Amino acid sequence: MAKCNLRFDFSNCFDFDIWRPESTLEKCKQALLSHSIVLVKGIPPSEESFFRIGAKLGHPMRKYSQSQSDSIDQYLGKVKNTLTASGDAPMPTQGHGPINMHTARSYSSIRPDYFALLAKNEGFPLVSAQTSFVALADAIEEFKRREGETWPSSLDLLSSVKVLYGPKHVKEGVCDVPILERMEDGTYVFRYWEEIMSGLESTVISASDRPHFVAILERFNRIVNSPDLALQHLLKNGEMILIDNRRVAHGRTGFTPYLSSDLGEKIFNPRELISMHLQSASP
Ligand SMILES: O=C(O)CCC(=O)C(=O)O
Ligand SMILES: [Fe+2]
Repeated sequence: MAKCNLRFDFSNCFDFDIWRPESTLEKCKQALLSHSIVLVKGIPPSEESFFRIGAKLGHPMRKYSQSQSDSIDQYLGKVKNTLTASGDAPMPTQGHGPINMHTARSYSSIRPDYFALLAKNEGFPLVSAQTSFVALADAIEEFKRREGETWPSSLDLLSSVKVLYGPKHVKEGVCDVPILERMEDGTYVFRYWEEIMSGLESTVISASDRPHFVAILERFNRIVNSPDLALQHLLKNGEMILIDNRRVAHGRTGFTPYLSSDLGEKIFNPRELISMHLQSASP
C-alpha cells in the first residue's frame, strides 16, 4: 500500500509570532530542510507581509525574467478564482477545475528551490478546494515497489531521458532536462508538470526506445497523482505553506465557485491565494 509520509505536526507547523518574526522564520528554515514542507498559521494576510516574510526565507524570483520593475507585484503570483465575463478560458490557477501535480516553473532551467503559498481570504472563513502535496521520496518508494526488480533501470531512464516542457503558452526558453535528477547522497529531485503526459511523441527527445520510456513514465505519473500519497490541506486565511519545490509537487482539487451563506444566499468564492517562487538563500 502506498504511504504518504508528509504531515503537519509540532515539528513543521507553527504559529507566526508577530513580536518575534525572526524566530518563527528560523524554525521554518530548519523544518523545511528536514521535512520539505512547513505550515505557518496567523500571518497577516497581505501582499506586503507575505513578500517581506518570503524575502527572509529566500531570494524572491520575478514572475517574468524580462521585467525591470521592482514593484512587489512582479514577484507575487495570484491564484484566484476569476469568473471571466468574456467567456475566455481562465488560466488553470484561475479556474475551478482541479490542478494536477506539478512543481513550480518546470519549464525553466532556473527553477525555484522553494514555493510559498499564502491564503488571503478575509471575510471568507473557509476556502474551498484542498491544496495537495506529494513527496518525490514517497513516489519513488512506491515506484520501486511496483516496478519490482527492474526498478534500477526504470529510475535510470527517468533520470537520463530528456523531456521537453510541452505547453506552448510559455514564451521563455523551455527546459529539456530529465524528469528526475539523482543527487550525490542518493536522493532525487524532480521537475513535473500538469500536462506531462500529452505530446510525448515530440517532448521525449532522447529515448532510444520511446514506447518503453513512455510506459515507465505512465506508471510513474499514476503514482505521483495517486491520492493515497498526497497530503491534502484546506488553506485558511493567514496560513502559509512553504515547500521544497524540487522534492515536493503540489496541485489542488476542484472547487465550488460559489458558497452559500447562513441565509442561503449564493456568495462568490474568490479563493484567493498568493504565491511566491524563491531561490534558496544559501549557495
Ligand atoms: O490553488 C492551489 O491550491 C494551488 C495553486 C497552484 O498550483 C499554483 O499557484 O501554482
Ligand atoms: Fe502550481
